[in-house]
Amino acid sequence: MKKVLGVVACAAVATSMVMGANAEDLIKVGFAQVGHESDWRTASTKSAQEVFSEENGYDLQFVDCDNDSAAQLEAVRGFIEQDVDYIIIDPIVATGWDTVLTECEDAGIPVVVIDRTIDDSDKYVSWVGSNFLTEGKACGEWLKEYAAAKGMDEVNVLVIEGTNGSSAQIGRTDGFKEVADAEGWTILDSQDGDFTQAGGQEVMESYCKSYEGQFNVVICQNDNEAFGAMDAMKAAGVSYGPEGDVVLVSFDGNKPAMESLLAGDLTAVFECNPLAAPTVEAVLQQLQAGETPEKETYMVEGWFANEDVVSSITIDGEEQPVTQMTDEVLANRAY
Ligand code: GYE
Repeated sequence: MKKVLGVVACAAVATSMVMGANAEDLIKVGFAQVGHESDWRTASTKSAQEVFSEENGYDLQFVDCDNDSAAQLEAVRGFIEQDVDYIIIDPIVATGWDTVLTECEDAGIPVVVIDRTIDDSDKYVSWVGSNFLTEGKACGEWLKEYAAAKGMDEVNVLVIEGTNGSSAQIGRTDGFKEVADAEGWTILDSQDGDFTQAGGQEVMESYCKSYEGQFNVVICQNDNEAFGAMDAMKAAGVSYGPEGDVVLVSFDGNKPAMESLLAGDLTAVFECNPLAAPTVEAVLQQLQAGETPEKETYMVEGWFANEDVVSSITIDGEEQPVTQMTDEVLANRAY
């Protein structure tokens, strides 16, 4: 606890030294970020730091909570103590929020939630993020079409989940499972890889031993877990990608994963856009102007594949395109 508050205090001192007399004109924003577990997270942090810069009129108090829920609650309480103007939270887990959000409300500090959702309290003014359930369904619907096109007669799946209890993990798991259950696929196992490369590698190493020769699909709930899974499969002599034994897919779609997709290591990628900060800034500007922002704003994202086998999928009755990754598509990616 002391450590987290210490980080906040140091950041505050540094900012006031830089800004001198103008510091009080800046809008003070506290951002309790999840951590630094993945490429997606790095892109999210970079975007927030660029958007909430001093040049743009903000005094950003940034706390990396290192994937520790208790530290994240303390970070929010630290922001209340500093009497910031706004608090942005990317909730590590979806529950356990009502008490601290009530404290923010009592202190008169509006909270904006970014990326992952808070599912057990509505004491925040706005949320900006992705539809993780739709992402999970997209993965299932794509696999359904892909398996049919490739004549796969059995679909035996291993899932490497993201941080358990996070809304990203819950949505992607439930969305995929909905299609898997309807199709009668076998989900051999589904374990927590904590959205990290090391976590993905560890889970995949144990899967390779326990399910040797039994699986033909590996679903990684983020890119970094997929990189770890690749290392584990390589070491175990399991081939993956369009020409391999295993269909390997990931969620997020940061540049390194899109390069893997183009190279044919990954077979499909379900995008999750990490650049929500500009939309959050628009929300703060609305609040500054006394306007009421939207309660929920969804990021726009797409679905990508290595081969041109499935050109579209239908999610909840809506047909959506699947884009084949090419050099040109890759060159136009923003993250
Ligand atoms: O998929 C993963 C990150 O919350 C959507 O968190 C985010 C997830 C993202 O660690 O890479």
